[in-house]
Amino acid sequence: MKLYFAPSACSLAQHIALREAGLKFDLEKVDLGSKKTASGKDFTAINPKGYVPALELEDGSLLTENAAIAQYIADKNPDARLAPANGTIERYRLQEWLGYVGTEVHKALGALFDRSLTDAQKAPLVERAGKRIQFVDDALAGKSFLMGEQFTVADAYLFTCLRWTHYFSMDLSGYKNVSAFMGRVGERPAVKAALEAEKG
Ligand SMILES: N[C@@H](CCC(=O)N[C@@H](CS)C(=O)NCC(=O)O)C(=O)O
Repeated sequence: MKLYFAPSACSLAQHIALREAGLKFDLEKVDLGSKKTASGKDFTAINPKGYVPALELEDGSLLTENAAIAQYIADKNPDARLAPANGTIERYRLQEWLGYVGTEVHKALGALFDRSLTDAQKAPLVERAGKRIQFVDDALAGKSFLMGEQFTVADAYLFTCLRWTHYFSMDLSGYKNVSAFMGRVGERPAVKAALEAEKG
């Protein structure tokens, strides 16, 4: 398998998931500006969507979209317990979180990377992102991770998106449960290894 990634982008979530799952994989960095891969290939010829993450599977086919890749990785090694078993209500709860992180947290924070926005235009987006984070903070009360005490691929995705807040000087310290979650996830060996590997 090969993960196409950009440093600290949402692909970090799937990079973490691959390491948490203990799977063998290669990494190839993508320059999202030029759409060139590290080996000089045209990324849009590999993934016409033009964005990361994209996971090249063993048969050479390509899987895209965070929610799909996350579950594919989790199902490759059920012993790592990165997702509840298919068909259970807990699996739908995981999908509920993947949906929330993808369409609410990722999109709310991702919009702030738009350099054409003025501070005045950003203000309502920051406010909206704050509401999405508040919901997560409430949901994390009394729990270590989104699904309870078991780390899942949804946590890897949430951690990845919430890391972006420091680019926008958004202070997470007021969100006590979220702050504790960020510290807890950031200490995981697989997370540290993924962050280190993306620096290179
Ligand atoms: N719908 C996609 C969105 C992925 C996405 O937003 N990727 C960003 C990085 S976090 C990207 O590659 N943006 C570059 C671009 O759209 O040109 C998913 O959920 O996987």
